[in-house]
Amino acid sequence: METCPANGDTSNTSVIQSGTLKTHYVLVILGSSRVGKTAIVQQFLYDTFPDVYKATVEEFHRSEYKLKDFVLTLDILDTSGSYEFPAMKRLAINMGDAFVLVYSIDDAQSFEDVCREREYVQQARSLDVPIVVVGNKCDREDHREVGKELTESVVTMDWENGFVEASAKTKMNIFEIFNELLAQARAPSELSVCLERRRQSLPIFSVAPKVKYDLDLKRHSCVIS
Ligand SMILES: Nc1nc2c(ncn2[C@@H]2O[C@H](COP(=O)(O)OP(=O)(O)OP(=O)(O)O)[C@@H](O)[C@H]2O)c(=O)[nH]1
Ligand SMILES: [Mg+2]
Repeated sequence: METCPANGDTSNTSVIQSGTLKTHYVLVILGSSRVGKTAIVQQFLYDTFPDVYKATVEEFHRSEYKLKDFVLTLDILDTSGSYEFPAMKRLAINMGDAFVLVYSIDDAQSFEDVCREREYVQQARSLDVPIVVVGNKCDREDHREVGKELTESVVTMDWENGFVEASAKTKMNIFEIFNELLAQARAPSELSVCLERRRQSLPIFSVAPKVKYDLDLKRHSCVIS
């Protein structure tokens, strides 16, 4: 088990004392097909990039982090971008604490889909549910169909959601997506230290297992001392 240095942040302790400690976060990844949802998750968790496309039905990834005073469980639900599984998507949205809405910068329609998904998430959950909108495939600048500045201002100023342009292929800003989302979801800052530390020491897990509701997984762990 990896050991993380304490960062001197005492905010967590006060959360524990006030009895409102949240130890389990579910992050749900939404967006249309082929925008790179699975690639983002694979890069974040396993430091791999799937070159060959394989449609996702639904994949569930669980990680556990031993922080200073408790174990924090982080679940990531990678959903299907196709419209064949509406019931699964509804269930995923109802389970989520925070949402990553992915479009591809080379596909204007995929941003329209994000607009719809966002409305749906807000209707199903609440207007202030944590959301980060991700413009993926920014390595494909030559094929860009969605402008960065305008989109960023719509997302951050009008919608008041997080915005990150990223590339699962080059790994650019992949960590930032999850860091921003966890900050919005008010996850303990110790977790961010853990994730950053693990990122710096990757690759630890060279094989990306297909995990389906394996509730006893301790794939990523970290101790804050
Ligand atoms: N150039 C480039 N290609 C990418 C990037 N991310 C994903 N891809 C490619 O885009 C294709 C689709 O990626 P996936 O991650 O499978 O897409 P998805 O959104 O999970 O698709 P569904 O599971 O069908 O919903 C694959 O061929 C990936 O290799 C990226 O950042 N840059
Ligand atoms: Mg997928």
